[in-house]
Amino acid sequence: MTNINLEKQHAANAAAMLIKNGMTVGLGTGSTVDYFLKALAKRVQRENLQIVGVTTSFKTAKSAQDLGIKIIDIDDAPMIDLTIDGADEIDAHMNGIKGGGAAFLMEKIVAKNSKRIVWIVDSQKVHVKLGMVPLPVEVVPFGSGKLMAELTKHQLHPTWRKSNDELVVTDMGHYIIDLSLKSIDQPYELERYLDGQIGIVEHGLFLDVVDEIIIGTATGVERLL
Ligand code: ABF
Repeated sequence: MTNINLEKQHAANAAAMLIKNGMTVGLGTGSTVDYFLKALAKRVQRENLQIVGVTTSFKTAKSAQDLGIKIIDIDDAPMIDLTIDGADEIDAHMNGIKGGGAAFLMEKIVAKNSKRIVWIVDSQKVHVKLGMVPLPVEVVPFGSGKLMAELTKHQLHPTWRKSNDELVVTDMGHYIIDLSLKSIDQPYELERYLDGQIGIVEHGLFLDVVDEIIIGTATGVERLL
């Protein structure tokens, strides 16, 4: 197992120990969360843990069901007790960029409806400033070309997210535009600008959202609270 995957596994195992009987658990998306789902499924089986999951992507929904984790629709959950999710990048202020997995709209909705949010990351995700990874925005197809032109004019270096030369379509039926910013000096100002653009459904800036970050290391975990 590579060092990075070992770090992901350490973070995921630590997060799985946070789950208590009777919880409604937000299940994030990404490869680190995949390790968490496996660790959680083991606890469900071994301890007959009675929990239900609310998922953040069709991919996670399928993984959870394949692992025997009961899932319910977010609108059938009174409140989500604890959400475990990944991130593409975090900074020292515990802000993050999410969305490499194209699930950030559902992730943000689940996060908004969670009492507590914990991210699980490997050490490569920790950067001094946000922006080294692309910042994704989810856009409505209608008029997205006009939006692309606006983002270009605003010098945000936008590119369509494609797979095999086809535009990626999210679980919610939208396109993704990635902004290559290298470094984001004013994340709150950028958040206000993006939130004001008609046609942008959501963006991958998660500012002042998370309660705890578990960073996997080669020998265990470090926690940011
Ligand atoms: C998810 O976590 C996505 O927003 C993000 O892309 C992913 C990180 O994935 P991984 O754990 O595979 O590095 O929330």
